[in-house]
Amino acid sequence: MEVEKIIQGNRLALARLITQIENQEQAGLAVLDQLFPFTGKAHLVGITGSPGSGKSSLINHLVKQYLRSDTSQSQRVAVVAVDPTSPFSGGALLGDRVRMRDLMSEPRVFIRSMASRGAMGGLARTTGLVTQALDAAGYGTILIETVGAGQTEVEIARLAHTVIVVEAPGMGDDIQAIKAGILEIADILVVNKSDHSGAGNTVRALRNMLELARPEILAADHPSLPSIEGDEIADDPKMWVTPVVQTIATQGDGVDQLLGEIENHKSFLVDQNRRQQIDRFRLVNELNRELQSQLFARWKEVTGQAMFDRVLLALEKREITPQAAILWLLGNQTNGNDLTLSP
Ligand SMILES: Nc1nc2c(ncn2[C@@H]2O[C@H](COP(=O)(O)OP(=O)(O)OP(=O)(O)O)[C@@H](O)[C@H]2O)c(=O)[nH]1
Ligand SMILES: [Mg+2]
Repeated sequence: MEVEKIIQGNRLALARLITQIENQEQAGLAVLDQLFPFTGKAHLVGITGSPGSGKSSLINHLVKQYLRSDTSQSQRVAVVAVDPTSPFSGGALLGDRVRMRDLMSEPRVFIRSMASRGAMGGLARTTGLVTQALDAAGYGTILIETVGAGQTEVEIARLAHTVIVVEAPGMGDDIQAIKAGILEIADILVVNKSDHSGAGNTVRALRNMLELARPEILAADHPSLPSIEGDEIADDPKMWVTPVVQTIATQGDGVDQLLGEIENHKSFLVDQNRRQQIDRFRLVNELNRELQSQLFARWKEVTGQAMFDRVLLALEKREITPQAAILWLLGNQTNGNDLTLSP
């Protein structure tokens, strides 16, 4: 049975399942469904930032640090590297492989690159399902690498409990990109390549931006999380103050501090009951998305393309209003008018 194999840590079965998930194969999704009761334990860490800022190098050292810090040898770590759609991804992927090669043979580590072209129905959704498989397979920490600050990256970052944004000195225009949204999702900021001159300036720039943005960030902090009785946020909720960590990923410098901050954030989430909320937020999102897509598919089947085309034509000709069009399409038109419109 695939389900048992995966729970028992069979890597081949896990790799097979992930491929099936990427290809949206029914068999794989059925296995994943059976694995659901075994999920919800992993700590998901998103690592995002500009191309070449050093995310993969950092992850490489982070994983080693995780393994070193775990004396019981029970800790298992998974890495999911989500490729950009850019034509350069082939090269980036190769680079990642080379950098992570020494981890590939480590039985407590599972590394997987996800090609965006394989992900039908949304990269964020597929990535979410893949992390569920890893979670059920017993990987207690899952690191997810994504490039840039696009919508997909932000969505993938939202999957994570802890989000790390990696910057490098001399980013110039990138500061704008950070301002535009990445700052809100960062739980930890990393200034990598601190062996380069200008690292100090970057740290200062980020600290200033954090100072300026803090009130907004705090206000935007999960505004509408659904809550159930008995697990409200603590009476005196503490705010997380985003730390800025300097690293030199090629040498592993600063990586122990980074791991320390990840652990701090993890404890913060648990202490403040946030972890539960993030998980609920994620489940609600998933449920909404799935409901929408299935309801839409069902509705399309019932309504039929011909009806849709007729209403659209009438709308184009200004024979009906958008509101009336919706009523027609939902089958709620009650005023007796027949939509016998010219072809
Ligand atoms: N000097 C210096 N070079 C670094 C440092 N960290 C990474 N690099 C180099 O920067 C390049 C990019 O590093 P990666 O780890 O592949 O960066 P990345 O963010 O994963 O890149 P993409 O996945 O392609 O976006 C490599 O040549 C690394 O050796 C650092 O701290 N100092
Ligand atoms: Mg990389």
